[in-house]
Amino acid sequence: MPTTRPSGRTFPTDFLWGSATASYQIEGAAAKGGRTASIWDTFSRTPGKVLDGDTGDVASDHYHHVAEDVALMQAIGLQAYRLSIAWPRVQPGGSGEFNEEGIAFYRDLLDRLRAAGIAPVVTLYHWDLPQELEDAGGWTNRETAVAFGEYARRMALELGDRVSLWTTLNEPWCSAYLGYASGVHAPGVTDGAAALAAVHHLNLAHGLAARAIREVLGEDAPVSVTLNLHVTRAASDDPADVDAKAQIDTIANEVFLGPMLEGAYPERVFTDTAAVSDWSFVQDGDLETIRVPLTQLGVNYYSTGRVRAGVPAVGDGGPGPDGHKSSGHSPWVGATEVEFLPQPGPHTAMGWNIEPQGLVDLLLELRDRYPALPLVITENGAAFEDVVEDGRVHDPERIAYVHDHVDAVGEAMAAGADVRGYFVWSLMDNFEWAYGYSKRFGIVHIDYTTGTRTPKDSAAWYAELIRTRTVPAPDALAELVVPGA
Ligand code: GBH
Repeated sequence: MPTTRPSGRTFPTDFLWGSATASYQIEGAAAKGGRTASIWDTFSRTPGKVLDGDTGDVASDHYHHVAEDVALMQAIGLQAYRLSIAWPRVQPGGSGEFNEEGIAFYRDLLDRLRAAGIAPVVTLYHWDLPQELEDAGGWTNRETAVAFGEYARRMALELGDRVSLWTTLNEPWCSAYLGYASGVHAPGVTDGAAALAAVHHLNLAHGLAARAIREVLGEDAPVSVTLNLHVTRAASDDPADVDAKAQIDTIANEVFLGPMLEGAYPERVFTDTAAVSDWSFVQDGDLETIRVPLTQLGVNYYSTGRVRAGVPAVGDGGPGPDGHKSSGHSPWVGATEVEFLPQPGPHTAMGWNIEPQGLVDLLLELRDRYPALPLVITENGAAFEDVVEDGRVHDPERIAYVHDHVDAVGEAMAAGADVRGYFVWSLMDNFEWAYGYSKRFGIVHIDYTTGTRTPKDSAAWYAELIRTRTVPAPDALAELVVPGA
């Protein structure tokens, strides 16, 4: 797949270039240092849930490669690194006692990053909920949101001086709808009402955590949330198709943007989901708690969707267990008259369509709606079938994907979108949730047998982008010099 956009666009000197990972996807050491099980440990150990029975027990073994991984980041020239804290590593039961050894792991990692001149962006929740909290109802239980606020408070106290930007949640859409409606993510529940309760309690968790961080670190402490806002196209301008798109926008995007940034749920969500839930879990005062002025809004973007009025194919919109496209349950709660259509190609190895214009459209919409809110691309990247050859990994398709999407970010900025940084997903190959190790998103290749790290061509290309602040030609690869190697 060749590039579709020109090279050569230049970015401002204060634009931040980074890369992202998540704890369960890279750390491994699942039973080390006092860590207890998360919902993903339980889920991945349940036969049939993850392709080939893969688990995060070892993952990319980052826990035992911290020094080497930070050296690789330095070699690439990363200015920022987005990581997540495994809640069950720092607070095994999800409430009560904290675990010093787990906190020390992250303190050491943050110190190494800062010593290397790399700004740490820390996500508090990237899907690894302590199993003990799930046993009490997980995100369907309001108490989980309260516990999350306390966990956030303690992390701010312990690590606050070392973190450049806090992110409360990563993609609450996935936690709520893939976790509790389609069930293709942990905890694997398939109940629309449970998913809507999870939506609200995740919103509440965000508000409580953001407030706790600011109580500890001050009113101007940098706080964000990362959303995977869905860019959905209507198949035609027939009002029924346009309404199908509006339903998806409401259930996927507005249920988070509304409360977090505007102080209310969209009225339409109550009517669209009336057959599923009465939303009685929303209590007085919750909406005041959830709305917090954000320092930045994190945007994860991969692809687009297309809908028309019609009969839904169950399972639309998410990975199914064991490599099947569908779990038989839809994540689109309440959208009973919306049909998802296949998007024209090209596609990545995930089957997701490649459409950089979707990112331009999304950023311009956010610019119009929240002109004073700075944005940051907290994830963008692609899985492809990488070829390892003589110790080198040539991944021209990944280079083309990142090349075109970075240019798209630049186009949106030229049109007035206030974007402050870009984080490529992912720094290294890792556990791709329901797909296990079958899908590789890294700019650094991981040999899962030996733990060997090999920067791919895309890492050398990304290094050239960071060095020049200008989108390089796809074949322009910097020389990577790994400190201490
Ligand atoms: C992110 O999820 C995660 O934050 C990260 O942990 C993960 O590894 C990475 O992306 C890659 O998956 O399913 O065909 O309808 C992204 C999840 C991807 C879910 C796009 C919705 C829509 C395409 N989203 N997907 S489809």
